[in-house]
Amino acid sequence: MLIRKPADILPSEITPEPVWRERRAWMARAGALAAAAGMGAIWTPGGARAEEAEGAALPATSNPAYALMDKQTSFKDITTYNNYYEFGLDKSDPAEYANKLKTRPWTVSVEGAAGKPRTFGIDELLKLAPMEERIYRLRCVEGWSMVIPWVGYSLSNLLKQVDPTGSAKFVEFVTVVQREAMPGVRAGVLDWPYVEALRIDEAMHPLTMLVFGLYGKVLPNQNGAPLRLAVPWKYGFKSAKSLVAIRLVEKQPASSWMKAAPHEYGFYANVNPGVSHPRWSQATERRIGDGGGFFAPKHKTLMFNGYGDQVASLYTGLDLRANY
Ligand SMILES: Nc1nc2c(c(=O)[nH]1)N[C@H]1C(S)=C(S)[C@@H](COP(=O)(O)O)O[C@H]1N2
Ligand SMILES: [Mo]
Repeated sequence: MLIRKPADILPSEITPEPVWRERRAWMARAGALAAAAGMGAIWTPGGARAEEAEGAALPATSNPAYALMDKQTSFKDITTYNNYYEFGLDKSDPAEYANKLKTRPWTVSVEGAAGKPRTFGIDELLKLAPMEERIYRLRCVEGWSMVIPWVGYSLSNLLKQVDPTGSAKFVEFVTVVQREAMPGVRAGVLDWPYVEALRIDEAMHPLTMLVFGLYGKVLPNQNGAPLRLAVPWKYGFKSAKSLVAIRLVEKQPASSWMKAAPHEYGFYANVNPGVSHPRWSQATERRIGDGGGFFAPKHKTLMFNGYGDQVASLYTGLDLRANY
């Protein structure tokens, strides 16, 4: 997203040089180690996994109220074409490096303007509410989209546990930093930790989902294990991965992207085909998996990513051009 051109340009042309340098050095180290161990291509930088959860079944009941009829993106595409800048800027970097992420032990602190702020363990969060499968469209600000069967439940289930007070006007989401495991963090790029935020009514909206899995399995690390957000009517960058803290606050927080490029990424980030990114149109999108690469048929981007019936009323009276 710091990139200066649309997503269809080769990553090597848009990736800041320090990230490439770090990536090359890392691959050289990994290659040398693999050769030394005689393990060749099957060697993984994470070595023995810290936990077995990834890939395990995560049963859920399909929620027909949230099932898009679009063709679902393949598991392979969803898990190999990712944005998780802590692991690098290439779409393939998260799948390559995120196996080093340690997802146990894991806690999420829900703090700030709340009557009963506290810390939740991941096992408690997995049992907090019934797991639902919801098929959501994810629209990246870069101009591509996917259709993903997420597993999780409405974030409101968790927020209600801590009794937000009247001064909780916004909710800030803080994501994990594991410097040793994250080449993108060591390279700079963004102001870490990756932080996102929603207005309290957006956060409490039933569509806003706390996600623990996809395609009926525990989330792969590259998709934001052990838990992430899915806010389907907003550009993908709002859906922060690997959450460690959720803060109820009075003032509108600045997200990492707002700090990095305030003229390009606003607080609201509602999908809006009528408001172009300063460097490209948002009128259409490329559906990952359609084939054809650059020449794939374009899909029309829908206002609020197609969720207008559910969410448009949240923005009555708000100028969505000024509040992009
Ligand atoms: N912590 C963190 N969360 C993140 C990002 C990131 O770089 N770091 N990228 C965002 C962006 S730009 C998008 S489009 C989605 C991509 O989610 P996916 O890789 O599961 O499709 O994650 C979002 N959440
Ligand atoms: Mo994105």
